[in-house]
Amino acid sequence: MQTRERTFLMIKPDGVQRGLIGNIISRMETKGLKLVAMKMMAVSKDLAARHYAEHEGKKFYNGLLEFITSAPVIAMVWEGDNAIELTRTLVGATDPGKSAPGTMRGDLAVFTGKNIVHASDSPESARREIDLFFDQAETCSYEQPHEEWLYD
Ligand code: IDP
Ligand code: MG
Repeated sequence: MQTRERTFLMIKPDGVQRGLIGNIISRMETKGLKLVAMKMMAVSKDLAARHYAEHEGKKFYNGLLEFITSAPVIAMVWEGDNAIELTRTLVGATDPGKSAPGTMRGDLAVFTGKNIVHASDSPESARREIDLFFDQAETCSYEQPHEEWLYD
């Protein structure tokens, strides 16, 4: 069964600094997902801590906060059927050394600490992360001409 979902995707500072914004967005667009919100922004220490709260206390936590606040990110919301799981598949495994070729991390990254993108891992985290980064008025709804034959 298909379920129309929204997911949060963020290009991390390394993806922005390496000029991979277009590459990453292009993969999402050509797959057939719909961009419904996007902004470039600096992540504050407070926002970083809230976003990565589940990792507090882990050995990489401080470095992760340092990194995510070190340069701008691109925060996005993408919509589509099974968008949350589908986006995780396109992103690839957390460790780019183990991500399959063809995935964003498999094709574009080397280190776990610099793995270019973040994507929500469940409907609960998608809702939480979208609300954390976007006001409701910042997300859009619109039709795509090909939507019906893409998803039916
Ligand atoms: P995910 O991004 O694939 O969901 P998580 O386990 O949620 O992976 O970890 C969040 C982020 O923390 C990772 O994307 C990565 O940047 C960083 N991270 C996770 N584990 C490690 C590690 O062992 N060393 C360094 N950074 C890590
Ligand atoms: Mg995660």
